[in-house]
Amino acid sequence: MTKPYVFITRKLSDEAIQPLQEIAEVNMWNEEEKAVPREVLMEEVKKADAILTMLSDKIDKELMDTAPNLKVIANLAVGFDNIDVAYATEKGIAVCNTPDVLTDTTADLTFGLLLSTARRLVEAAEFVKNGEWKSWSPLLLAGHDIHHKTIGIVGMGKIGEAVAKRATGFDMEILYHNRSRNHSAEKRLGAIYTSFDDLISTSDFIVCLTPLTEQTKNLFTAESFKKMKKTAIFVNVSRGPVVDEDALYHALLNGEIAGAGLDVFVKEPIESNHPFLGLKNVVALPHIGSASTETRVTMMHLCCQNIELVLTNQNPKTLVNKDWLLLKKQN
Ligand code: 8YV
Repeated sequence: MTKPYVFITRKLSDEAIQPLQEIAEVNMWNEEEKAVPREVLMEEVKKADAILTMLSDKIDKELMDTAPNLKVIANLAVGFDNIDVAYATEKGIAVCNTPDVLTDTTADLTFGLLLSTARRLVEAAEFVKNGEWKSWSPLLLAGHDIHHKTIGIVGMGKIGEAVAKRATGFDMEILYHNRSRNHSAEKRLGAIYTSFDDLISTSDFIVCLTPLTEQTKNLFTAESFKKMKKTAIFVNVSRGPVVDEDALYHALLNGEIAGAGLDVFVKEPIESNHPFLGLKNVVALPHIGSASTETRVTMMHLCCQNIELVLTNQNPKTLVNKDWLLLKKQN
């Protein structure tokens, strides 16, 4: 019997894919720095039983229609806005993601970004590196305090809760807004549910962790930034399109808010002449929320395991489209 064919759209560690190689023929796009070109992916899916993919690959109808054997799409991320999940379900393809294993790593980065922006850590490090530190003065690179301030978390899922937990260590008041109430965060962490407008107008730090959906696209508008405190710091670790970037840029430029820590952008990667990079009050990161070696390797393993489970007729560990299970039972 011929082995199933798996295509991996980025270079992963040999150790992570080794178990998969025992049950499948595995082909991997080998360039670490460059995303697989669409034409290559379109060709590869024609023969693929499974693909291990990531955010930079658009897994849409056109692609799935050229993939007659495709049974499983494993996304190396908790978010799956790059995949047309409804269409995958229609076609009987399982869609898997990597929740839980990246929660703490992403929360650590979120808090690090909040701290870096508030206390101007990147600017200060550059200042020293550039030999500009000639003397001490009382307000040299003075930033904003974090402790005892109010953090407003938009999107109180698992990562939101982990960020709230870190905020309790800084004695912060925690507000949150979410599609539904998170009773565990209220009970365990003292988080207070508020409307979106109350959250943005009363928080000192507004942290965006909501997934990108039709409902959350452009959630943060020019109006939203106008409602924020002039001293507010906006942190985005979810997805760029949740924010109207032009509006954010003007809010930062005109002093409507004090700063922004951004790990995600509408179009990634951003160019070196991106307007945000000309602003001193912005800390920009290259989408590294879950990027610790330990966590990325664990995510790779989870993706490979999910593929192996589906290809051996078992249920994957972390399935996005739960209807796939129902369809599988019916067939
Ligand atoms: C991914 C992320 O690792 O999990 C997500 O949704 O944004 C990151 O953790 C990154 O997008 C690579 O696909």
